[in-house]
Amino acid sequence: MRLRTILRHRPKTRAVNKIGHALHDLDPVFERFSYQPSLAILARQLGLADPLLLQSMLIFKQPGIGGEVTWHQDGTFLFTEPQSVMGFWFALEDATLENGCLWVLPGQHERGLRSRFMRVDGRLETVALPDPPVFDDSKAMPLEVPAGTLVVLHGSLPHYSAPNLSERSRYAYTLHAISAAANYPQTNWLQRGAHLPLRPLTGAQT
Ligand SMILES: O=C(O)CCC(=O)C(=O)O
Repeated sequence: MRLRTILRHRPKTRAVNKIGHALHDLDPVFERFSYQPSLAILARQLGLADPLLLQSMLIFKQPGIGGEVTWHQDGTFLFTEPQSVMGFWFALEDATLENGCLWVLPGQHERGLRSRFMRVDGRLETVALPDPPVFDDSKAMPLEVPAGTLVVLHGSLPHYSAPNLSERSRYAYTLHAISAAANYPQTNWLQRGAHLPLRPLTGAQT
């Protein structure tokens, strides 16, 4: 009820939570930014030699109503065999403890992936993987960063962000790349139709 009242008096630009998931292939401004050569070089230096740009999102964390993003691993949602997803998280504004910066569990990506979010009998379900790792969130570390910072997230790194109860927004742009050589199952929730094939992050300016 309170949320509904707040939203009624709020401009739409301050109410939207997220825009996704193919800005990088559908909008020329995001396309130019996302396929920039320096990102291809960085991905390669970090071990992703043949990146395909799978997903993009604008995440708004609006003042006062920006919701929590619960602990998760990107590989749960963007599952590949072998695990290959790499997240590029760009701070479009300062991210602080007050406005809901990212939190991570340093080193705990080495424990592997806990679950898969997937299609089962026409429904989306979170399915536990064999021997799911246990995470120690008492080791959580906040990533307070100024606008313009790029945070690179390993696909198995648990991360989270708190609600934004402050008066300042916390806008971010994220991109997720996977290896062209890895298998991307048809049971993953995010699927591209033939009209919009995945494109490589080659380093050539689009
Ligand atoms: O920006 C956030 O709060 C969460 C982002 C995230 O989980 C991601 O980019 O994988």
